[in-house]
Amino acid sequence: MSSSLSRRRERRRRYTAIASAALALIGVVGWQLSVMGPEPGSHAPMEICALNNTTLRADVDADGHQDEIYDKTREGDPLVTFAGGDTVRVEKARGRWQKFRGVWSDDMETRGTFGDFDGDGYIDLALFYSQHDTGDSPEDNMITHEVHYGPLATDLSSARTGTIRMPYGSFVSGVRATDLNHDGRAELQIFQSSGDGTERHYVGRQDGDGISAAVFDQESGGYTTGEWRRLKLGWLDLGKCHDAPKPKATGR
Ligand SMILES: [Ca+2]
Ligand SMILES: [Ca+2]
Ligand SMILES: [Ca+2]
Repeated sequence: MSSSLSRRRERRRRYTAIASAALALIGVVGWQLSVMGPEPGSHAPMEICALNNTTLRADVDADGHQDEIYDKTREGDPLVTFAGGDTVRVEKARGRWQKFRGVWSDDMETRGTFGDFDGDGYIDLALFYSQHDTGDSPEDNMITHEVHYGPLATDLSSARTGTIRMPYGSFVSGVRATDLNHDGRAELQIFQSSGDGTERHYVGRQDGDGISAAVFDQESGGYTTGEWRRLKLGWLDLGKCHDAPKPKATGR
């Protein structure tokens, strides 16, 4: 009697130990998956080219298949469509802590654009998350100003990030990427509130382990809000795809 009781106890102990070990394993694997997130591929860099002013083609996640980046308004709110059909907007690229901090502020907006800023052949993402002006006064609340260097994962995270050094923390209303000097390294065109309904134009260039921004033209005095949207500056500057549709004849 007592021996069968002790056998039952022993069996129960063993089952409890196995169940605990299994639960611990599930916990560790789940934690690993939640911490690691998606990983980029390791394919060599592919061509980066523009189909038109609003569509850039590049292998964002380095899986050997080209993806498309579409920025309808050309203000810095692009949508990435991966070769497999999955899509992601740049606002997803903000880290958890940045999203958490933004919860406490009103009128926060994300702006981002893609270009190869460090010239290594992989497309990079420049990302801003800042607060709208209060009336005419600029808020000094810029939670995110960073560059994610490619290859990027499918959630637009990356193993290597750098700071975009900005003189002010006011609202960034638009960003675009160009390569005005055709040196293979993209410049970041930034339009930032300077208060009283005006915006300053800054140009960011790769500098050490990040990007440094400087006023584009000290004499210009900037733009009234939104005036910069008419500028032609943009992705076509990074090179046109060989199969890009020809612009329609406009006639004379
Ligand atoms: Ca791809
Ligand atoms: Ca790059
Ligand atoms: Ca350049």
